[in-house]
Amino acid sequence: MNTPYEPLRLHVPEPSGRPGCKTDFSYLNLAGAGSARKPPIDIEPRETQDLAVGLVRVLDEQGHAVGPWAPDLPAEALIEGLRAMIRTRLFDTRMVTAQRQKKMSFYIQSLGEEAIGCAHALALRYDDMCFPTYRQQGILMTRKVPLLDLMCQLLSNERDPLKGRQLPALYSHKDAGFFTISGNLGTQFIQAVGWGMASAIKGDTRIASGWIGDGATAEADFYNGLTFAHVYRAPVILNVVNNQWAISSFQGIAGGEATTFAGRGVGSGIASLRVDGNDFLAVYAVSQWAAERARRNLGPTLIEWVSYRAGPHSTSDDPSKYRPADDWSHFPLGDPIARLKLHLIELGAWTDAEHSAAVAEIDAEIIATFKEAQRYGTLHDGHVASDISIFDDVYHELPEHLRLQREQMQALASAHRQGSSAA
Ligand SMILES: Cc1ncc(C[n+]2csc(CCOP(=O)(O)OP(=O)(O)O)c2C)c(N)n1
Ligand SMILES: [Mg+2]
Repeated sequence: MNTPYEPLRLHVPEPSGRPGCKTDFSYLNLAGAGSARKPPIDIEPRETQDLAVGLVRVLDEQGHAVGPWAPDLPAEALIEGLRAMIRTRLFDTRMVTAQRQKKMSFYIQSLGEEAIGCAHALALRYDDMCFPTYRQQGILMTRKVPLLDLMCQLLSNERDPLKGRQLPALYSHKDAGFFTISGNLGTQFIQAVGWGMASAIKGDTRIASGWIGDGATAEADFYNGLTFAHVYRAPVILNVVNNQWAISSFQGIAGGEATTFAGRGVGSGIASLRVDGNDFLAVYAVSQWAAERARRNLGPTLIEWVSYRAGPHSTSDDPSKYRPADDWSHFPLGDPIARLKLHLIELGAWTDAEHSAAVAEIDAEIIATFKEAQRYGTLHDGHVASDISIFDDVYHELPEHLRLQREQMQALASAHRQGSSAA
């Protein structure tokens, strides 16, 4: 049949770099530091369109803080933030090694993304509730959760606060406003919106902060969360960490090619901004702006943090199979730790020597604490939470049939102990 049309075909997005072929990062459409405007917090969501496709940045190439978003933070607070980022990175490095030594089964690092969790947590109140993914350990470091608790969880040992019930790195710290990390991507986003709604229904003043990765925004939960947050003006910050990758899928596959992830927020009636996630000052300033909106009942804010997943997805991944091995060193937004360090040196508040001393001191603390954590067991020696603990923490009052099972298990264990002592 004669037809003026070519056969139909689908478009399959491809990354601009592959192993052996350098990435063309011009797709990021970067803007200069200081070029984005800072609107009043009661801005209409539809008027944030330019901010959702632009890029909020504060730190320029020389380490100066420029433009309307430059926050008014004392140098001591910045040094505190820098130390939290250093602690996050060194902790990750040591734990990756421990996984390679088979002391733990699995680990996920946040290399290159440290500014996001650390500066965000600094801008929130300690009792605001975060619903993180597995890459926001920076929140725990900023909120000073004891490293020993984190390490024992990673080792799934007899002191593991979660008693071996969660995959390593899927922490839970209610007291530090850190909701249990879910392995099912996207769930924490709707839970954050629900928690924020509940806080408003109770007349509380605490807000919620929900987290999702670029890849997981392709899940329906992302859109469900946006709808509820918009309709009820829930007091929640909706964070999308666009680190360019979802394991081996680049962000174009999740829908980042012809629009931005922040752009989806505007389309859903939510004030939205795209921000340099490797710029500690920009992360702090925008998080504070969004928190203020939520706390004043002005509704949710969606923030796309542009960053780069510098390391493998997890200890089970080898990124040199699907992207240039040295990709991170060419990423135009750089290293968040190096950028804040440069800023502090420019301010005259920090020196190279102080930086090296901080690295050595924090690393020593991590090594000493990890020694202590291993005394409670590692994967090598089978010191895990006791079997009987499976009956704990689920029911307020244990149902009859489970009480019976627990008694049977206790009887078996004591018979076993007597048998082995008689032998
Ligand atoms: C619902 C669901 N689908 C798939 C997976 C498998 N999975 C685990 S991590 C991951 C990639 C997620 O990428 P992204 O959301 O960009 O977060 P990132 O790892 O980059 O921080 C996938 C597909 C999962 N855990 N849950
Ligand atoms: Mg990702």
